[in-house]
Amino acid sequence: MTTFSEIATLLEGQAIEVPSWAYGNSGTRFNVFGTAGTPRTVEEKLADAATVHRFTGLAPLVSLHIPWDLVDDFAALRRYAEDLGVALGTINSNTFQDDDYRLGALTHTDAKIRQKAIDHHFECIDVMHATGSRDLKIWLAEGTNYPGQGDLRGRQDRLAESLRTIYDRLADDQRLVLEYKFFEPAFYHTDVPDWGTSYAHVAALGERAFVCLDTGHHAPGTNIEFIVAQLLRLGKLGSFDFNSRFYADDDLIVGAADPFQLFRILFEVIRGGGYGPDSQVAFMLDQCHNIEAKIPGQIRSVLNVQEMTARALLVDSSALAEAQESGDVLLANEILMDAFYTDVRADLAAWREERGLPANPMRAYLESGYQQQIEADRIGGTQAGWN
Ligand code: PSV
Ligand code: MN
Repeated sequence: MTTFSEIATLLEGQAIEVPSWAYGNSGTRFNVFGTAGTPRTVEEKLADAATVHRFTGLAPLVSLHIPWDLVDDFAALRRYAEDLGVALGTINSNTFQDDDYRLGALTHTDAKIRQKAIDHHFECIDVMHATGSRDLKIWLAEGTNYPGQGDLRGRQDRLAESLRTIYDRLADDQRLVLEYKFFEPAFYHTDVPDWGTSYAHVAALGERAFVCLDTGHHAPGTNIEFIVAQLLRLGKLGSFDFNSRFYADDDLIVGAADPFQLFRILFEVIRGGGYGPDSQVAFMLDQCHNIEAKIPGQIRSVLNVQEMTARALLVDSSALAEAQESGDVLLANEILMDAFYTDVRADLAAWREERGLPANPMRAYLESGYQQQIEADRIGGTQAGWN
């Protein structure tokens, strides 16, 4: 069995990207709840994100959503973030909140609407130049509700053409990541429903196009770690949107619903070379806090990712390979489960203290007074949310 001290340095480079929208209000289609202390501005979201990083050492990047996070001067926002100790990360486009996109955006039959959606992505690329972001992440709310409503094949062709135009606009050091989701908001068919469709598009685009895997975007029972293994094998896993689901796209704290699944995913990430300094995989969170406090919610998520990474690193890979090759089914399974069942919490607490971080970031945050401070300070104005 691998020991914690053998993996301690491997945990050092872990960098998780937190979503700006996690700090704003969110909810369900039934209600969005306001909470005291919610940021009113992008700067306040960044301050909260930087707080998560300060207490955990795990979240040095913040992902932005456009237009939710539009500001006049992104170069100034970049400096503002850097002064807080974080950097601006992935830029997410948004073609799901405009009436023009009711029947599609990049797939729309009307060339003017397609161009409008393409122009939005050009705007996102301009933002990336100012923020120094590497990745443009595209999730499309496109699909149809009824058989016969749209030409499935024609929509794919238009999508490929639109994506090509966007991809060609990227600079050499920028990447496109295409997220898939099996349903919602369209219910009959979705234009990018699965990893295979995303892969087909990004493979056609070129070397700087990758798949984004949102853990909440699969049918129940899907073996997500298999998808991870396959995409890494193909060199096309660009990023994760980590969150948890019980039923559909629940956007809950990652590792909350199924810690074992998170372990299995991270094991395949490590196995496939997706973890470490040479990795091309961005570890992002995509979660919304409906009822729980937002900053502790993010802290819990990044700690869950760290904890399951540590456990996955503990797998004795040479013993596992030997058991697999000799066909020892139960021993191979036991080796994997031994690592999963190892409680690394005390070791991680000591690891943090050695690195000048609080042993228990959650307690340290709750006792820091930051929450009380923002609740007292952030009075008036309009709280941030999905708009
Ligand atoms: C869509 O459900 C999604 O996962 C995409 O990543 C969006 O940009 C994001 O959620 C918004 O939370
Ligand atoms: Mn997502």
